[in-house]
Amino acid sequence: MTEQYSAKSIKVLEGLEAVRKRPAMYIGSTSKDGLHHLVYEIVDNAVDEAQAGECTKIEVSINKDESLTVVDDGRGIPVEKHSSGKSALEVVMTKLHAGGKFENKAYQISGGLHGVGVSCVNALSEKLVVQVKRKGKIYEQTYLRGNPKGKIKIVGNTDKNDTGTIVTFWPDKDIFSTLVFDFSVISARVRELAFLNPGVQIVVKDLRKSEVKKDVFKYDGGISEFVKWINRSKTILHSKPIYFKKEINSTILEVAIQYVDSYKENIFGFVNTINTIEGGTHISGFKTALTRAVNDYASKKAMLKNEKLSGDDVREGLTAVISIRIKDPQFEGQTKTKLGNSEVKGYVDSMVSVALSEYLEENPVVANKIVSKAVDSAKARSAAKKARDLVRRKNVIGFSGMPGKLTDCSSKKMERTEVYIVEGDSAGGTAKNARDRETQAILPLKGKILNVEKANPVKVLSSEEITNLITAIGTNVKENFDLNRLRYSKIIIMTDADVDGQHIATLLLTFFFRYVPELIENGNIFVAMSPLYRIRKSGKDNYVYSNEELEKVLAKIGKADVQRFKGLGEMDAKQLWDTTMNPKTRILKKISIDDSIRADQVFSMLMGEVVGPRRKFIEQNANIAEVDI
Ligand code: 28G
Repeated sequence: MTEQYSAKSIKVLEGLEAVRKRPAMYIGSTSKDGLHHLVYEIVDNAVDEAQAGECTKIEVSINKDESLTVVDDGRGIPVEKHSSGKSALEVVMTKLHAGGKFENKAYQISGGLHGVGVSCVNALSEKLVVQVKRKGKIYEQTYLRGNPKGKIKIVGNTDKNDTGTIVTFWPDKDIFSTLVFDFSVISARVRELAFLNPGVQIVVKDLRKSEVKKDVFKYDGGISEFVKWINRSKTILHSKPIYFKKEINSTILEVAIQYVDSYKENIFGFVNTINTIEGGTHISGFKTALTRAVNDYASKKAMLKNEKLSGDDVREGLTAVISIRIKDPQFEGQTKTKLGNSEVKGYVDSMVSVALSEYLEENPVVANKIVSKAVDSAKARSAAKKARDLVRRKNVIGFSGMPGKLTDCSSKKMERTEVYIVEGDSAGGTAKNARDRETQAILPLKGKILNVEKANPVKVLSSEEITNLITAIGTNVKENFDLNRLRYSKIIIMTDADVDGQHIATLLLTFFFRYVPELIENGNIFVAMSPLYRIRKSGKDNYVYSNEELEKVLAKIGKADVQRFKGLGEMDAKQLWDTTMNPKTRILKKISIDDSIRADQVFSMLMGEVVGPRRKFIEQNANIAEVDI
């Protein structure tokens, strides 16, 4: 008996040792993403308790010391000893995939991206404290790098009806390359969870600064409300999202759909509340069914002239959330966010076919709008393709086909070269003089480019400024995109540090995001930070990039001569080189897409039709560089 017990505990130890040895295998990485993965694992556990109908409120707090606390008001993890000699609490905390071993498996339907459980968080935390409120008592146990520091202790009394679990953890500095939690990243994920678990209130708090940040999420409308929220700054075609819920062979499917007056599709898939960024069989099943249902309806009502609507036509302007719950999800792909279960495609296809055909028959007004939009899209698509092919032909011409406005660099080694996209001819002229002519090319733009969020794609691709940009970059766009033809490894947006400059930068980023998102994903797009002030003291110049920095420097060096730069045009070539172009001293902000829902929101909000939220956003984020897109 004793031997068996100790053998078992050794095994547990081995389990968690493996997590510490190869953390990336369990949580994806040991950088920022991995760190945040810890949070999701704990929150997912609380969400499981909510899905069991036992918990209504979850609170996530980033604490002053960069520890993180999750509180739920569920039943509290059982602390009583098993026949095995261990409490459920200790098993949950120290056994890999805890929960999987228990019989009632349907209960554990959620689970993190990799479904690794709380024990992984425990293993990767310098310290973890868990408190359980159960049966009128408050229990507590502390762990150090996954090992219990002592037994479960009773640390207080509470009301019999006051139950729940509280976990606080300090991520291990020996494991992670960063220990700093990002409030907006956590908040975005928690918002998703709140939409996917209607009725559960989830609060996120950032207690690190004296001004506490707090978001409260509770959505009784579930994924219908999710779709409305995604579309909140867009012009919608029908006010009430199409919603249905179905089940085949214990695959539970929920779909919410709402069309908007725009050109792109926005499909978000979730499997057991995990965001399947890379798609998978549930998404392909949905797409197949949608295309067929709309075509069937349109031909039945004689709305088509022989031709068929393509999937792209039917999905233009579509916002959809597809949430499924299945027993044994198989996640594939680079980031393990692609659903692989082959049976799911057929299940989803037949459920969506039935539900959607029914909906279209019963709602002819909305159905007609959807079909008309798809028919328009089919027409526009063939026109846009002609325009794109035109751009491509221009490109094929090669060196002589470069826009006259481009001042190219002499090196042809893509890895070393960069192109500065500069606002206006005058700043362009200064940049030309300032640059390192071997590696830096300059492309001046005339004022503001078209807002691609609003303009028709045909117009976008025939505008001179945009054609110049595409030709200079070399990759072409959309389905003609080819990363191998990229002509510069860094594409750097350089605009004035004022509202106009920020607007131009946003227009450019919107263009990149919609037409060549691969370049953002590949890390080729940058914004150059230009200085706001020059501080001159005893003949020496110092440049600063924000008001806070100005105050800091002045506090340090005392009185000095301060010049505010109104624009890049006020600088001479040497100043521009020193502050914004010299690779040794400049500050570049790399643009990335952390969260596609959020990035899409930011762009739609900044660039779309509805003005209210845009103004508010710009007021709150005066500096585009602060926007983590
Ligand atoms: C605050 C941070 C994260 C949790 C519970 C509640 C129970 C539980 C958790 O049980 C072992 C498996 C199934 C019984 C279950 C309590 C049943 C009765 C629970 C959390 C034993 C795990 N009473 N709340 N685990 N079960 N919250 N929040 O982790 O058979 S984990």
